[in-house]
Amino acid sequence: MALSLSFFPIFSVLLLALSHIAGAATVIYDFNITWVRANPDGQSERPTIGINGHWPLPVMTATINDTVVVNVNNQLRNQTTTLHFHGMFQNGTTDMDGAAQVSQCGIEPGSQFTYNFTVKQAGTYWYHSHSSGQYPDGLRAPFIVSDPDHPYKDQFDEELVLSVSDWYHQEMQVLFPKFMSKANPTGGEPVPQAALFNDTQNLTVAVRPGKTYLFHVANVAAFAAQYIWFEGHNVTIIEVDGVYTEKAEAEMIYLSAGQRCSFMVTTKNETSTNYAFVGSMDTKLFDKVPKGFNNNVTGWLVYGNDKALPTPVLVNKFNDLDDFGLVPYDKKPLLPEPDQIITLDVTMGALGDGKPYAFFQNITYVYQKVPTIYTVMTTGEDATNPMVYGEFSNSFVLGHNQIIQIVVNNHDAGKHPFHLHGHNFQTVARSGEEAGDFDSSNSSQINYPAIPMRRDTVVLNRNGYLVFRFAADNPGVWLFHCHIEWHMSQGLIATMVEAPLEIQKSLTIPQNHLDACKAANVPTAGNAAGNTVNVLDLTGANAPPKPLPAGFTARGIVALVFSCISALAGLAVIAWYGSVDMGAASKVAEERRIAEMNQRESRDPVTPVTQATALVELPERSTQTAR
Ligand SMILES: *[C@@H]1O[C@H](CO)[C@@H](O)[C@H](O)[C@H]1NC(C)=O
Ligand SMILES: *[C@@H]1O[C@H](CO)[C@@H](O)[C@H](O)[C@H]1NC(C)=O
Ligand SMILES: *[C@@H]1O[C@H](CO)[C@@H](O)[C@H](O)[C@H]1NC(C)=O
Ligand SMILES: *[C@@H]1O[C@H](CO)[C@@H](O)[C@H](O)[C@H]1NC(C)=O
Ligand SMILES: *[C@@H]1O[C@H](CO)[C@@H](O)[C@H](O)[C@H]1NC(C)=O
Ligand SMILES: *[C@@H]1O[C@H](CO)[C@@H](O)[C@H](O)[C@H]1NC(C)=O
Ligand SMILES: *[C@@H]1O[C@H](CO)[C@@H](O)[C@H](O)[C@H]1NC(C)=O
Ligand SMILES: *[C@@H]1O[C@H](CO)[C@@H](O)[C@H](O)[C@H]1NC(C)=O
Ligand SMILES: *[C@@H]1O[C@H](CO)[C@@H](O)[C@H](O)[C@H]1NC(C)=O
Ligand SMILES: *[C@@H]1O[C@H](CO)[C@@H](O)[C@H](O)[C@H]1NC(C)=O
Ligand SMILES: *[C@@H]1O[C@H](CO)[C@@H](O)[C@H](O)[C@H]1NC(C)=O
Ligand SMILES: *[C@@H]1O[C@H](CO)[C@@H](O)[C@H](O)[C@H]1NC(C)=O
Ligand SMILES: [Cu+2]
Repeated sequence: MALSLSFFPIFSVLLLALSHIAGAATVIYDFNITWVRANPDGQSERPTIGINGHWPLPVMTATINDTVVVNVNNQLRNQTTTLHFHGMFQNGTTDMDGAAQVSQCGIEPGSQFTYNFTVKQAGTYWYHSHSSGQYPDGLRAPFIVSDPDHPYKDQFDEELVLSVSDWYHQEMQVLFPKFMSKANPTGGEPVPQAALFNDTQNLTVAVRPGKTYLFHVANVAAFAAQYIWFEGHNVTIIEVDGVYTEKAEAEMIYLSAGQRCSFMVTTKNETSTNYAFVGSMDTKLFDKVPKGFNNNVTGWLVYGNDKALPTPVLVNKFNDLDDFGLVPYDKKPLLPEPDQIITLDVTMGALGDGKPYAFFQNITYVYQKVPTIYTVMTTGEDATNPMVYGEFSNSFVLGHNQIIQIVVNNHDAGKHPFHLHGHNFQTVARSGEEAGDFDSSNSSQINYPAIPMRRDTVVLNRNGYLVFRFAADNPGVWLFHCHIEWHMSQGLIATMVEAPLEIQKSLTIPQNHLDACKAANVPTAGNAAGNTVNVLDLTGANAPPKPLPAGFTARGIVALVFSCISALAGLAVIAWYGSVDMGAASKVAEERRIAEMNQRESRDPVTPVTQATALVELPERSTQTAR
């Protein structure tokens, strides 16, 4: 049975069923973005970003080939916003991709902005803010596209949507300055307070015996991946990130932030027992697990209301299915040898301001003065020169219809879920942990799969590698980034400028988008620095802080900051998430101490932990940083 809108509680303001042209409809959403208060884990109510005064947010739905129009009215009053439709290729509509300062200007409070795109893909997607680390405050929810030609439509009886997420008790604007701080030079991420199923806990799902349910599951988290399993029931995976797969039975799945999956669950014939299902946040992602922390969330398949809701059994081994072995239903073969290879080595480390950054090829991403798409549109033939987008946009220009291979080598001891906008990719190689770098010079080292797994978000293992292939058949400006919101804020982003001259030929920027830029006072012409006369002159382009002096290390700062904070504040141990707000006087004192660090460093050399000294010297320190 195919998904129909009637499965979803129709959100009060969703206007539907408009012009039917050749079977395809226009689905219109009017979204006022508003502050509400919410308490999804029952522990702490907090300001949360809602839509039309409600949170949880509506699940967006459409049918393949529909046109989706989303009228966004930013009524937050104190934050800009955007919406990104994660996994949508936006083929021909790269200006609807929603990445702030890349494909549009941020929508200022009081401004209106219209997204308008055609949906040509079915499956499980989600939508979220793509502006200033904002979505963990609540602006994220599933987006399901149904397909009358679903290959397994005769094999399930009903469809259900289930989001999984992590949850913080504090707003990003509180957490972020503590994270991006001299007191946290190694970049320890805030640990969420709770895991959620469908933006709540203890979710009950009424099921009937002897039926098959298709679950559309989206991990809309800021940070945490989760293991997910249904006690007493295996799941049969049939789709990942909008790509139908051959059926794959699994006891458990692993879903990183940004990933989606749909699987079938067949219920028992007898109704004597209810069964727990569990989401368990991967604690390996956390530097430090707080005492008494509950990393799990439970829900129940309820066969009978009169039956008990059993406590889940603790498992000590996670038997999750390795997604690398999944086979796309369309059996699309391995793409040919690449025309262009892009190598991105991932490192983390502090810059000269003592704050923690993340790097691809020693470059930490910094938003530019002119959104990248507008630079494409206004630099003529020079749009094929990556320089015009600014060094710290980390731009790569892709030739139209070329085969692109992206090699990501992890020089960091954490897992990272990498996501590419505008495409899904063939995952042609993925190492385990501690495998070292991929050797691009020796293609015979790998037996590439004949039919590689495809999805749009893939997990890179610690100190391992990932190799992706895709065809550059979708002209547009597409970000490639880690989907851990903390790492994205630290600059773990590259920009793929795909076939810029084709974009110039086919794209017209709607007046409504230009108006949003005007309201935000953001220029819409010229190179990254806003220079419209000499687009190869990048003077004034945004840049990160200068690197640390050579030989200086993040651990050195930790030692120093800790000793100076404890001296000033009289504290022996400070975990950053518990750190107190220092008074203005101690801040000044701390600034002075930090300024003296170089000197101290030469007196007290410490062992290097993270490489952080690699950026080219900049003529002068810019006031603009990645955030
Ligand atoms: C879910 O149940 C657990 C255990 O009874 C409880 O601690 C928790 O507060 C509940 N969560 C919500 C949101 O009610
Ligand atoms: C959005 O806000 C405007 C202005 O307050 C209001 O007129 C409109 O009804 C709201 N729309 C929805 C869908 O709530
Ligand atoms: C969607 O449109 C494509 C052509 O663009 C067509 O081949 C396909 O059958 C359509 N699908 C549905 C369900 O209408
Ligand atoms: C914006 O408004 C919300 C809701 O009132 C509030 O919680 C938040 O602190 C305000 N400031 C910023 C910068 O978001
Ligand atoms: C959406 O785009 C289509 C195709 O460009 C256009 O015909 C339609 O008028 C647009 N709708 C809105 C509401 O902007
Ligand atoms: C999860 O929440 C969405 C949105 O409210 C709802 O449509 C869906 O049915 C819920 N899923 C389950 C399994 O209850
Ligand atoms: C689930 O699948 C595993 C093998 O993948 C199998 O050993 C097990 O018996 C299955 N469990 C159920 C309840 O079908
Ligand atoms: C449930 O009953 C159906 C029909 O009698 C049968 O085909 C199926 O195998 C049974 N399922 C289980 C899990 O026993
Ligand atoms: C969460 O669940 C996992 C898997 O069952 C278990 O190993 C872990 O101990 C649980 N955590 C807590 C805090 O109960
Ligand atoms: C390439 O890799 C293969 C397989 O690991 C190995 O046998 C071969 O010696 C390598 N060739 C070179 C030139 O490194
Ligand atoms: C985008 O559309 C073009 C032209 O229809 C098509 O050739 C290409 O495969 C599409 N690319 C993607 C990623 O959908
Ligand atoms: C990054 O910096 C390190 C240390 O200076 C250097 O060894 C490495 O070659 C640099 N990598 C790139 C891609 O520039
Ligand atoms: Cu990451």
